[in-house]
Amino acid sequence: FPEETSLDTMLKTTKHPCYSECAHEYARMHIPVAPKCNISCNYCNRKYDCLNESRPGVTSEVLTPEGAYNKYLVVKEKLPNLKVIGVAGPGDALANFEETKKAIELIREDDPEMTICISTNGLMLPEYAEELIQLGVRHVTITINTINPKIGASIYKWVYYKGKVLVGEEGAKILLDNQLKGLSYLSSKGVLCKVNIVMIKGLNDEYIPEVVDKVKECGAFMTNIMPLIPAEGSEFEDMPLVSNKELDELRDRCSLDLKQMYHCKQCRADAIGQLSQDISIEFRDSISEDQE
Ligand code: CLF
Ligand code: SF4
Repeated sequence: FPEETSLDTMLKTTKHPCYSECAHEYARMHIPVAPKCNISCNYCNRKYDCLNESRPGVTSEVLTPEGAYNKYLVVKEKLPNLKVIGVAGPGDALANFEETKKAIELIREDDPEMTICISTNGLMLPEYAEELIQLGVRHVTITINTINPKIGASIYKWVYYKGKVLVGEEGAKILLDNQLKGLSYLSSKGVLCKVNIVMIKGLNDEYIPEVVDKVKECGAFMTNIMPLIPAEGSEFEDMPLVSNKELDELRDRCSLDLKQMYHCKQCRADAIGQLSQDISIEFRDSISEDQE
């Protein structure tokens, strides 16, 4: 753990099923309050959830903060092992900051002990990192696929930042700078940052060890190298698949430098339950429409 991490955060981490493999008996609930996104990844198909966390092929419902809170009350009642509430899309948690913030406030008011986790592409982290800390967030996932703007220009079609659409290396550079800035800041304040890296064969795969080195230097707690799942209708639809063997070999190599995640399930933005068994379907329509 980084020096600045509090004892309370360390204890919570031992019950966070993504951060600690042995915490598999605990449940997490994603609240889908963040539909918009502020960048365009070439592997994304907007019909699906944010592919920085999820697999394609499924689309989540979107809830208002109040709707998400009401659903949380229902889920909490049924799942005594619920330990983590995460905002993981279906777009970007920070591109919908007001909604994300409101939902977190409501849940923390009900249960100040609940672990709150968010996942983001990192573009808006310099803006919101401090506020996230004030909100009690101590677990943040940032997707950092490259540290090289040239490669970034092939992964990101555009970046929408402070009222401007930026393309090519210019857009990628702002995104990558903000990701690392946000990561360094959060880590220096004791927040446990997990970095997701989408492994894209022939594009960033060879350079992933460099990314791991760099994010380690910036204070990352662990990395989660995930295979690209080419989403139908996305720019990367025809990209080659990564085999489990290739994926695990890369993870093993990087594990010499930094803790690696091997058990990611590439969950949907409204996943509920233990990582091994998403039971979100049981809670679909668990709140009446006027509460959404
Ligand atoms: Fe959700 Fe992500 Fe928090 Fe976990 S998921 S926001 S860190 S509570 Fe976990 Fe799912 Fe993999 Fe994400 S298994 S996709 S790593
Ligand atoms: Fe899609 Fe997520 Fe990338 Fe946004 S950050 S474009 S939602 S994959």
